[in-house]
Amino acid sequence: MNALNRNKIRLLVSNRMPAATCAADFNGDGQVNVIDLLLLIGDWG
Ligand SMILES: [Ca+2]
Repeated sequence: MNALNRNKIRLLVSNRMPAATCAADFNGDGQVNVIDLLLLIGDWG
C-alpha cells in the first residue's frame, strides 16, 4: 500500500467519524442518535 492509498483511507475514516465535540452528542460516544435524544428528553423541564 502506497502513501496515497493510506491518505485516502485516513480521509474516508475521518469523514465517517463525527467530531467528538459535536454539541448534540450528549453522552460523548461520537454518534448522535436516539440515545442522545432520550438524554435530551430526560433533562427536559
Ligand atoms: Ca451520543
